[in-house]
Amino acid sequence: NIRKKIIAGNWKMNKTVSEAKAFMQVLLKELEEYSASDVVVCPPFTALQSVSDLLNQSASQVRLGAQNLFPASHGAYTGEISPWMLREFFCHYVIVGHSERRIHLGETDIFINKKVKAALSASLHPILCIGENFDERQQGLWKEKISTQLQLGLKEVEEQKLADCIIAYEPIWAIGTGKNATPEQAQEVHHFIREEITRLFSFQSAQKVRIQYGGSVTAENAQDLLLCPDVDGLLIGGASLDVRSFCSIILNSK
Ligand code: G2H
Repeated sequence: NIRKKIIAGNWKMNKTVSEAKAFMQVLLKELEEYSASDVVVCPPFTALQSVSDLLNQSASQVRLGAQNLFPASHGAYTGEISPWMLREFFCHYVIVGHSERRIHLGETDIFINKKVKAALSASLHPILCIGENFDERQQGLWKEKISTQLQLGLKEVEEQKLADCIIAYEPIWAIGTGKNATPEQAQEVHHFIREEITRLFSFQSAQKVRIQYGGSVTAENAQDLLLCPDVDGLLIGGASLDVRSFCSIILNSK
């Protein structure tokens, strides 16, 4: 397999600075010599500085990610954070288009596409989240939904930058519900995503893109999901908040 697995923790709106530091001290000790998979932590903006400082002092290969950005370099965008501000904290990754932002903040595919391109132009790796909701799955409409989100989300992305993008398949019905997709369901969708990327770009480029699964991943179900040939990693919410469970998922991953 040419794709190195990538396991990311999405803390969402959790952890104070002191909680973040305590978590990172344990994580960095546990993962001091670990390099089998890429590991990313995505704290809230308020903890980026302190997590970044700890990462810079450590020999570990854990990378920093942000949970959002605004697609402009600077300007009158009250409350927003630019790609270059994330680079100041040595962020390597940024989550884009998470369903919680699509739902609670009204983010559209067109806006999300601007964020993907803004991230790439600042040399950040966007983690583009896509996925169908419960009704769409029930009605057999997941392919249409995913196809549209991919096509619009990756619009005008240069093929040579595609491998810098990570796709996260996060079925909305599985997010924070304790009801994860089965490995069979995840593999079916991930395979479809790779086919769609082949159609939009090329077979070779599609083979290089890493596709993460997200939605109620736990230490119990993580390994079976990771065994699927098109599941190249995990985007973990709830189970990434506890350093022991996050570490056990990483250390047990093959
Ligand atoms: C999906 C996931 C992380 P959880 O949002 O992005 O969260 O693992 O809590 O379902």
